[in-house]
Amino acid sequence: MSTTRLVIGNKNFSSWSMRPWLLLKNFEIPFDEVNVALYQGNTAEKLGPLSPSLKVPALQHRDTTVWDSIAICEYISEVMLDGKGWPSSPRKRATARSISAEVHSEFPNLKKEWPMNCQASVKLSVSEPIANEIARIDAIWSCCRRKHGAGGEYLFGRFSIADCMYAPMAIALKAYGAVLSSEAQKYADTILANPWVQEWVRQGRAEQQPAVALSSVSNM
Ligand SMILES: N[C@@H](CCC(=O)N[C@@H](CS)C(=O)NCC(=O)O)C(=O)O
Repeated sequence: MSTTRLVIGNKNFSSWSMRPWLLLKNFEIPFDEVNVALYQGNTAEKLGPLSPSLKVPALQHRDTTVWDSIAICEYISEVMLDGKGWPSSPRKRATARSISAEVHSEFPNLKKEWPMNCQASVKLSVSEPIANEIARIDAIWSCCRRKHGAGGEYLFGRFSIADCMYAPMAIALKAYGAVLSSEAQKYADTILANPWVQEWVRQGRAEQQPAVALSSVSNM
């Protein structure tokens, strides 16, 4: 048994679970995966001993429990990666942290109306609020690639926590037919081709739909 356990939800739609999972996988950190089916009658009971917030993801490492995706990514970077989860330059790191925090606090319309669903493939109409949020993501991806992307194909060159934060959004934007600038589309193609993103999507597609309408699950 590994000293590291990541508690996650359904791969089909638990975008917050996907983020630290991608970080651990891309940096080849061994861990045990604990899968808890969300939105079931017994979900809270199962999560009780595993996650103080009764949400996923949660990380257990030796005698430490960390919850909330960004806190987990920070912990992994600090304790297991000697800080390499973030770019090494302070300027790039500041931007990487800002755009990662933005995923947490912003994009309410995309989170509600265009949630990650690995099994979805349908062209959705684009309301003005959705268009504005897609434009913001497009600007973030394009700007990071142009200003900070030297030395690799990810947002800050080599793979970082910022890529983990945006991967579920790339899946959703593709599933629902968003049109991006060529620069942003190039980055979307890169993150979607990441072998661990592909593996997560493959497993998400293979899952049974839970007994709740996915339209009621707004998360991204
Ligand atoms: N801010 C949290 C969000 C966690 C979250 O909302 N997780 C969802 C699944 S993606 C969840 O556990 N939902 C169960 C519930 O709300 O009962 C994070 O970043 O980890």
